[in-house]
Formats: sequence, structure tokens, C-alpha cells
Amino acid sequence: MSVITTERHDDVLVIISNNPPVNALGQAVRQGLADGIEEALGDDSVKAVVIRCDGRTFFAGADITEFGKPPQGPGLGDVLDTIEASDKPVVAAIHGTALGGGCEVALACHYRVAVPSAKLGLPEVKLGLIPGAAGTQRLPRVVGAEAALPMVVVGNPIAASKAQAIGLVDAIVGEESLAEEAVAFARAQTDKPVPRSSEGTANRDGVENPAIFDEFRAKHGRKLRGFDAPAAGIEAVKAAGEMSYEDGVKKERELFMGLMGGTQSAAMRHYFFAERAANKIEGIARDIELLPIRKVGVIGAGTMGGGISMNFLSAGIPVTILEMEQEALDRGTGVMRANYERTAKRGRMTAEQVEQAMGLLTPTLDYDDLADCDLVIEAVFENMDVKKEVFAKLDSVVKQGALLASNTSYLNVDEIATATKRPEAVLGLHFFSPANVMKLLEVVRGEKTADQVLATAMKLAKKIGKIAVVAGVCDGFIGNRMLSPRQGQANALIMEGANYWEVDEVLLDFGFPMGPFQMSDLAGLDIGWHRDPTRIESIRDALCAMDRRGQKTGAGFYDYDEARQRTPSDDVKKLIADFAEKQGVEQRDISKEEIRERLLYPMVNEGALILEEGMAQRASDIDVVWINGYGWPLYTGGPMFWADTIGLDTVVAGLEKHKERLGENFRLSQLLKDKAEKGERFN
Ligand code: 3H9
Repeated sequence: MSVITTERHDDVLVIISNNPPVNALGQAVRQGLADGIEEALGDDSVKAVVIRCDGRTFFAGADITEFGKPPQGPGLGDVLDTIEASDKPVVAAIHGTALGGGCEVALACHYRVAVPSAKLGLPEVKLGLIPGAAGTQRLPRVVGAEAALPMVVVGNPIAASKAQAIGLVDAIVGEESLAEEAVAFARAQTDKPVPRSSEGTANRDGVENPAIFDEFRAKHGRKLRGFDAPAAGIEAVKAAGEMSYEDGVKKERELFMGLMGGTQSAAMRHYFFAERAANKIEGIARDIELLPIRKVGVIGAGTMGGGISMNFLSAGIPVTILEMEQEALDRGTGVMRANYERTAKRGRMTAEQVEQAMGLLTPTLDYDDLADCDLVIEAVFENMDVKKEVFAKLDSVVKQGALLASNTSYLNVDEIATATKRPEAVLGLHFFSPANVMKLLEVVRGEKTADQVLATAMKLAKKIGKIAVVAGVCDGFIGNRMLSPRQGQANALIMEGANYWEVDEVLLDFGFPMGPFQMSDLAGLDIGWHRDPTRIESIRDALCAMDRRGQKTGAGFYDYDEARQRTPSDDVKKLIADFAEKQGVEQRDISKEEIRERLLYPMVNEGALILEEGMAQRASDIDVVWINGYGWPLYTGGPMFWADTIGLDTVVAGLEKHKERLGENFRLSQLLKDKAEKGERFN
């Protein structure tokens, strides 16, 4: 069946798209829309037109899978010009999400009606692009530059009610009666001059008050640092006020094509599909029967246990939280309440929602209270014996059929599972701190973890708003395992003479939010410290002995002022040099290029080892982990995609160049080597 059909309702022609799953505007859809309009214009008995979609949503945008391939006509811009040029009124009937090109279709129509649950937006910026079918020129003419800016430059969709308030939607209709009401709305517009978005004048606000652009930049600059598309988006919206419509469209095209050909958009499109691929588990049928998770148990009410619990409470799933002592239990639940209340104060939750969430929490000191949980997550001290003890206990009290999970970040999940008589029920659920905020979840598949258990965990992760990636059992799983060589090199580099602030700067310049030494200062240098100031075995020991324990003591690697602004410390530089001398390490000048190569290339190599050992399902999963868990800049696509972009032969050559300095445990991945030789990519 054709993806576009038409239907007559007396004098109204309804053009219907049915292109699952999201009515992306692929070639056949564009052609069908053009044909539909031609049909309407060629038939005198048609007085008005409605464009609507079947299935779960209005057009969710251009078909991203067509990007990077030779274009096939008709182009979306041309189709939209045809729609807008019609002198018979055309009404967009919107449900689901009108996104990107879909929102541009709606803008080209003369009127827009939507159901209350509909959302409209221009998320192209999240793919490293700007709208490319005149969205940046039509939208400001309809809603004004000020309202258009966040939509184009930040890209979050807005609700139908908000869209109506800014003039993007003309009428909100019943959730169940969109089709009929849109036809009636269209019929009521006949015999009136059609309003065309390209002729709107709301964009004057940007000309009369150009300060809105600077204010917008000042407000969002930090968040958009490093990304190319937002600046292009601002430029395009500005052009909508300063140029004729035709010239503005040309400007938009120029900017769009520039971004489309760049590496950032390729990286961000890669990420879009990577995030979706991560959810799929190889070898497990998509329709496998899942276990119901109606009640969750969490062991440990510390920072991690509390944060983990909040995920479930916020999703409406009851949690029983267990501690050893009443005091620790009270403290933990108190922190959770305080966190919720802070969220409420910021207006992101109502007081009622706070009570609702906390009402689902049952604190306990008694293991027996976990008996009827469908999933228990252990978040106790990171020690194998302690974990095994907990799992043995769980095995004896928790009902059969439940999932038993460890939040360990390093330990061997298979060994933990041996403490039970049901290793098939055991898996790792590695949350990242703060667990109620961080999106990433590593789902660790043990040797014996049942398919059903794994699939249930992945589904549950989505329900609580996490981005889950399957990892195999190895030291540090995917994320921490790759962090380890980077940290090793950071430490080695400062011993060899690199300034620690330059090591941080290299990563900041690359796009990380923080460098390793800033990170250490933030976390506290005394984590895991032996507390003996006379025992100096590392630079950290030396810093702790001087009471430089990080931000909390006003000094660590850096000195901190009252506003927590950091300045490099000459004392620390000297301390490092002295320590290096004592260890017999000769210091030298080290270039930023070497720092960058030695920090990042070993990570790619570790990623390749993870892949060749089957500890990650696919290279793109590794990218998803590093972007969501460790602040790897999205616009490079993650470590593996970044390596593809610079060339795997470059990475291998760099690793070989620095081989002597990469530590005795360094082992070049055969997979990386082979791929580099063959000129292949990971993604
Ligand atoms: C654009 O429009 C440029 C124009 O301005 C200019 C043109 C000249 N294309 O996310 P889900 C697939 S740029 C192709 O799991 P949900 C997706 O990969 C575009 N495929 O569902 C997945 O496939 P699979 C601007 C697409 O309900 C399946 O659909 N638009 C596209 O959680 C289901 O997706 C956007 O950026 C697409 N455009 O969320 C919107 N979209 O099942 C991008 C989805 O094989 N899309 N797929 O894994 C979204 O934000 C979400 O998909 C949406 C549904 C909210 C629509």
C-alpha cells in the first residue's frame, strides 16, 4: 500500500501518511504529499485540505537514514513551498510529535490544529544540524524570534498548549476527534485569504530588540559550548528578521549544508542510532516474555542506595530499603526526602509528587521484608566477601523468580553469583553517581544470567529513564575499564613533567566538562587514603599529608578561592617534581599533542579490547557509555566513533609511537590493529 493516501470528506481532501514507525519524511512520503496537493488543486470541488498521519505520530522529521546518501527528489523544501502556495487552505492535524521536518510541514500549512498531548519541536540541533526546509525562516515569522530561538537552538519540543500560547498552533481539539475536527476546521477557513507563514511579521521583534540574541547566547552559552549547530541556529533566526524570506531561506540552506557535511553532525547522527541500538540484545528475541517488576528492594541507604531507590520511586514503583542500623536508615531516607524537596523548590516537582514518591518507600532493618520483592539491588561496601554474604542472605529470603542485582562497579558478578543457588537470577546493575540524575546504566550480564532476566532489566531501565548498555563481566566493565588507562597516563604524564593543569586543559579543550585532576579535587583526594601522613607512596599521599585534600579543604592539586575558582599551585608543581626525582623519573617538556594522544588513544585501544573479548555488544555501545557516564563530548560521537573519524591507522601509529610510555600492562588490540591495516572503521 502507498504510504500516502487521500480521502474525500465532501469538499475537503484529507491527505494521510502511513509510514511506520514515526512517519519520517522519506522520498515516497514527500512525493505523496506533492501528489496530494496537486490532486487538491486540480479538482474544483475541493475547497480545503487536511494533512494528517496514521499511527503513533505526525511526521517525526526527515528520514535520518537518507542523510549522507544522494538526494532523491522531490526535496522537502520544494514540497513545502507547494503546500504553502496553495490558495485552498491547508490544515495540519497534529498528534504525537511534529518534529524537525514534521514541524516544518506544519509550518508550511496555513493552519495547525493539535490534540492536547501533541508536541512540536525542531530538534535538528540534537543531530548537529539546523532545520533545512525553511523552518528557521517560517517559525520566527509566526511566533517571533524570541520564542523561535529556544526551539531552533536548544531543540526541546514544546507541548501543544505552549505552542498555542506562542501562536504556533491555531486550535486544540479533542484527543479522540482530531480527524473530524480538523476537517471541520478546514471547511470553516474556505473563502478567506490564506495566511502564509513566510509572510508573517512576528519576526520584527528581533529587529526592534536585537539584544534578545545576546541575552539568549549569554543564558545558554555554557551548555552549548563546543557545538557548531547552535551558533548556526542563532544566525539563521537572526537572518529571518534581517533578510527577505527568499534570502533567509538561502542563508539557512548554506548553514544547513555546511553542518550536514561536517563531522559533528555525522557524530551526533551516529549517536542517535547508537542510543537506540544499545537497547537491543543480540541473540534475545525482542518479544521475549518479561518478568513483572512491581516492587524493588535496595540494600544500603548510602548515597548510592538512596539515589538508586529514587529512580524507582519517581517512576511509581514501591521500594523497600534496608540498612543495618536505624540511624543510617534514618539518615539515608532523610537525604532522599531532602533531594526531592530541593527538586520541588526548583519547580520540577510538586509537593504532592514528593509525598507520593516518599509514600512508596518502606525503610527496614529486616531482610525478611525483602522476601516479596521482584528485584533486589545491593549497594553495599565494595568488597567481595561482604557482597557474597549479602547475596547468600538474599538467596535464602527472596522469593524465587526475583532478579538479584549488584551495583558493583568493578567486582566479578559471576563470583558474586556463586554465593546463591540461582546464578541465572543474578546480574549487575551499575548505576553512576548521582544515581538519581545520571542517565547511564551498565547492565552486567553474568555467565549464567538468564535471557529473561537481562531483557527484563533492560526494559526496566527504560521505564526509569535510563540509557542502558549491556556489558560483560570484566574488571570495571566498559566505562571504568576504559577510564583506568586514561587515569594511568594522566598520572604518568605529570611524573614525566607535564603540568597537571595542562593535562586537565587538554581534556577540557577536547570537550570534557572536567579534567582528571579537577575531578580528583572534587571527589576528595583522601578517598581510600591510608591516613598515615608519614607514609608517602604517591603524589596523592603527599598532598593529603599537607592537608591538601581537595576542594573541601580549599586546596588539592589546585588552590581554591571562596567561589571555588581554581588556580594552579606552584607548590604542587614542585612537590610533583620532587616526587618524580625521588622515584628516578626524569622530567621533560611535554606537548599538548602528546598529552592528548596518551590520554585518549589508550582508551580507544581498551575499547577495542573490550570489543574483541565480547565484553560490549557493539562499538556504538561503548560510545553510549562514555557520552552518558563520563562526559565524553557528544559532538565527537564517543571514543570509538571519534577514532573512526581521525582514522584507526592514526590511533595505532600514535600508540606505537608512545609504546614505551604506556605502562607494562599495555597490550595493543589485535582488532584495532587489523581494522587499521584494512582501513576499516568500528562504526
Ligand atoms: C530533519 O527533520 C531535518 C529537516 O529539518 C530538513 C530536511 C531537509 N528518521 O526513538 P524511537 C526510528 S532532521 C528515521 O525508538 P520513541 C528509530 O531509529 C530529523 N528513523 O521511538 C527507531 O528505529 P528502530 C528531526 C527514525 O517512541 C524507531 O524509529 N527529527 C526517525 O521513543 C522508533 O524510534 C528528529 O530528530 C527519523 N527521523 O520516540 C526526531 N525517528 O525501531 C527523531 C525515529 O529500528 N526521533 N526513527 O530502532 C525522535 O526523537 C523519536 O524517535 C520520537 C519517537 C520522539 C519520534
